[in-house]
Amino acid sequence: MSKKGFIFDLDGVIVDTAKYHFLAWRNLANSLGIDFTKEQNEQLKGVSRIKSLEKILNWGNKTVSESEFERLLVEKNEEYLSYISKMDDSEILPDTNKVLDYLIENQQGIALGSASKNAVPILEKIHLLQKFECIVDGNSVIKGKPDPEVFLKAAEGLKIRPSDCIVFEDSIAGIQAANAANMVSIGIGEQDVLHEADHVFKDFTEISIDFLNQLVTN
Ligand code: B16
Ligand code: MG
Repeated sequence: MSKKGFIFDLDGVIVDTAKYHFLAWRNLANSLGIDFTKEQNEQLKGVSRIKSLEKILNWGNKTVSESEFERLLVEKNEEYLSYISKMDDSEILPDTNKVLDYLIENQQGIALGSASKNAVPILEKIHLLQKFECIVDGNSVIKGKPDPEVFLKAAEGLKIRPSDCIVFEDSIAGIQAANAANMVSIGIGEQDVLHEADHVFKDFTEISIDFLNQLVTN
């Protein structure tokens, strides 16, 4: 069996941390007199912390000084971390371990490709860190998704050609990044949102071992 590279996004693929980002961003936005809806939170999926704050301030027509901007980033992250600190294995999305364990048993390369700067502590909390051969996160990239940098770095870390890599992603920007990296893109979510992906599944429970086997052998 050949060795392929399987690159996993974190938020929305392995765990649903979007609900914690939502709570922390909403509190921060409200404290500035800005409304923040679930629909707006959707638009922050896969988007870096800095870009997310820029968007929120923009939606609220607000400008702040550079030092205030930095302070707001810290405040949001502190609240987010308070939610993360309570996470455990029960938050791993269904059948994630089925997919990871099949790939490990078949000696495939496994990497994380996330925009989050908190990816390592989250993987530690849910006891999945050991399953990843390579971690590329918000601390290791300059350009965020849809730029392919995060996934190209993961391929490099796995020592596998980009065209032999498969990406699991829940955000439009992430699917575009995977396509730009010349990788197979697998959307996790809704078909009408992720229509640019090569394949779309609602979640890992819809991905069969047969399908994984085809990805490995094709
Ligand atoms: P942090 P992913 C992304 O994770 C989230 O989808 C996005 O909402 C968040 O703003 C970004 O990480 C940065 O997160 O504040 O922890 O650095 O989907 O790329 O795994
Ligand atoms: Mg995501």
